[in-house]
Amino acid sequence: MKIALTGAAGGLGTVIRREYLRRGLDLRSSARKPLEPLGTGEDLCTADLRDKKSIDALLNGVEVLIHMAGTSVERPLDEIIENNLRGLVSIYEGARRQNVKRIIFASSNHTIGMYLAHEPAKLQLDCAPRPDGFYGLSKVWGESIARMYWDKHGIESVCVRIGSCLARPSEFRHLSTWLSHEDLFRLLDCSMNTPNIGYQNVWGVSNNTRSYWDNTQAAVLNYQPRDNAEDWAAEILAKENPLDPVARSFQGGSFVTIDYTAPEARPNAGKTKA
Ligand code: 15L
Repeated sequence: MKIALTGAAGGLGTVIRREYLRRGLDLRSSARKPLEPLGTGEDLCTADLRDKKSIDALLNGVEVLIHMAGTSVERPLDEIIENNLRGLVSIYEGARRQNVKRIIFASSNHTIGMYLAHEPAKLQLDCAPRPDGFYGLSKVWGESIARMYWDKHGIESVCVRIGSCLARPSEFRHLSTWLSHEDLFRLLDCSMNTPNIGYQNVWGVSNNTRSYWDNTQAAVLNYQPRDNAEDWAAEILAKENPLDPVARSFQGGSFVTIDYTAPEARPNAGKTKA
């Protein structure tokens, strides 16, 4: 199976690229700027998401695309529109032209970042979106694009709402949001290999005791995470929580604090519910 990877120069892209090359998978890695080969004969591609030709070259002969490219943090709206809205449409249009069967889309927990850290129950995958900024909003758009291209054009997608994908959890919020690299690979394996997936969302989270999220509605993937951030709890709880009070209150953490209007400064101060 030929796999293409966008965003191969980014943090997670680099982790995926190294592992797939180690496994000997048939991978084509792409980034906006030329990548240094990690081995002889590596299939590399320089892709500008605004350029049809380079997208066609990237997706030619590809069965599954892992789409990690795009802006991955809160940024000015114009940048987000260019990279995450227009860029994603270019990718899906390229997938149509090149008959790509499935896209694994790096969505984010920031699609739902305005839910409280202390919600009474774990969030299900079909909860209403509550993005915590323009970045989160762009991932809601991304999931809707994925849905539309399945419904209208038959391109399958798995939208992975990634939590905090890190080698190790290091702060209090990660006890809920951590996704280990090993579990990321378990999740990518299921996302690539489960037949007839159509359109599917999944929380990209490890088996954390304090997880905010419940993957029951993604049971078809049979994703079985093995790591648990709780193994680092003693170390983490001994340190100060680096987040400010607003960031601590919401699932999106520090993204919520960016350009946040305090309740007392809101137009309907005293009348709104959380
Ligand atoms: C994300 O979506 C970001 O891309 C990443 O940098 C982290 O901030 C992560 O979410 C998180 O919420 O920890």
